[in-house]
Amino acid sequence: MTPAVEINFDGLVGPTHNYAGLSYGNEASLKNRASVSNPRRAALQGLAKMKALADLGLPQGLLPPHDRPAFGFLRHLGFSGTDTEIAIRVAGEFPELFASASSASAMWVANAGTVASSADTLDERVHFTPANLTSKVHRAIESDQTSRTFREIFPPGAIFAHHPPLAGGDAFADEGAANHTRFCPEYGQGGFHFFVYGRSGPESGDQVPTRYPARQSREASEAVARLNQLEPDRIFLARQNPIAIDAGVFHNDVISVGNENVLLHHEDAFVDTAGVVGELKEHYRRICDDEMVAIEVPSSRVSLATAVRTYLFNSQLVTRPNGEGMLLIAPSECGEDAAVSEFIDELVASGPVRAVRYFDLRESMRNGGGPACLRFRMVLTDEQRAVVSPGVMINDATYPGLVAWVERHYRDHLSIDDLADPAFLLECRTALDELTHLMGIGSIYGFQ
Ligand code: SUG
Repeated sequence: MTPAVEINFDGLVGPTHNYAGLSYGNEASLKNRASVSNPRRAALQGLAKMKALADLGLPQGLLPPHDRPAFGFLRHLGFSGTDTEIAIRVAGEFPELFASASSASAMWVANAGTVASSADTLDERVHFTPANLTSKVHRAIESDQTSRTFREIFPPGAIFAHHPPLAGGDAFADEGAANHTRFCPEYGQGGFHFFVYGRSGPESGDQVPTRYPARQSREASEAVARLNQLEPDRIFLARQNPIAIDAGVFHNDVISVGNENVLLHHEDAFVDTAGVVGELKEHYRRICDDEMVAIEVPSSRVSLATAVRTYLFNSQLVTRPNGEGMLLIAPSECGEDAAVSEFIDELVASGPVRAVRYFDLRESMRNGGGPACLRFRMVLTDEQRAVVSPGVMINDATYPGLVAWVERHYRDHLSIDDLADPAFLLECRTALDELTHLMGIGSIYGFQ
């Protein structure tokens, strides 16, 4: 086994962060529609979480925001003229479309794609499949830039292999790592992959949610596993509980989280949760020759509604270095809820999760994005890490420059009506152009 570490790459919140109510099925997004956002605070909250993890000795990287509004997308839909002319016309005549083109949703990089570690793939390379995110317009337009960013930061070749996002539209709707968990005894050892989907083809006869859409398809999960060169015996697929989806669980990472050999999940997370957990344990024993620890949170302790409101399961579960054990990185909403904080206290007292830290990520949370939504995790060996550009890592050298950059360029007040302001468009591009220099990466944006 080659030793390896988990690295969290967090999505940096973009300057257009706003509340447009674009995600039907995501209760926070709907509830906060048309509220005024604070992109500066949002970006600083995200950066503060990244720095706190880095300070704990956990390697932490960042993925840059996308260029928004997405004028290429709007031109593709037949709008023409200068960018400013397009912005004014589309914002006036098609406000919903302009909001979609302007969303900073790429910050939720748990949906950027699915990665497979070299310890698990047939050719021993790290494989990436960017998510097509076809379920929502504002997210479907992310995959091109995501592919470019991945290729820039993780150069294709002997170490990193990149696949295109899945074709096939709705039948192959893929939401990335938010519906994927890798279990392993130690990061560098061979692992076992758990894929969770919300729906399958009509012939499956599965019960579907009646209120909200199921975003991830089983066919997409299977294709991602194939592309990422994971052999069938290394994967296990389970279906999200349609009742949970109807309660606002639009991704699996809103109702379960795993790390190494631990799974923390809600009683109603899956169809036949007890059966799924039993099978997971069996597969894990067979592949990893180790015992899995599944911690179930019963509805009587934390209802589905409370889980969705507090985002308990959207916590990150990380392994601290030097044998300090696992830490739960939870949103502050969890600490403020009596039932949830009581559960967390008991969890921490009984192990194997040994500590909790709460983070204020309210700006992102109000769009349904908690700690785990903001991170894309990868397992890399030292040799693989050495290829990654150092400017994308968060540490004492890079953090102050990023904070100063946000403070220089981001507004502290943004409403939907501000999005088409010509001065704002220029501000956003100036900021992103400077960011690529700051991060020491190449020109990843179309305008550069
Ligand atoms: O896709 N919200 C995102 C939140 C993504 C959370 N990711 C994970 N659970 N991994 C979504 O629903 C809201 C944007 C708005 O309404 O303005 C939004 O896109």
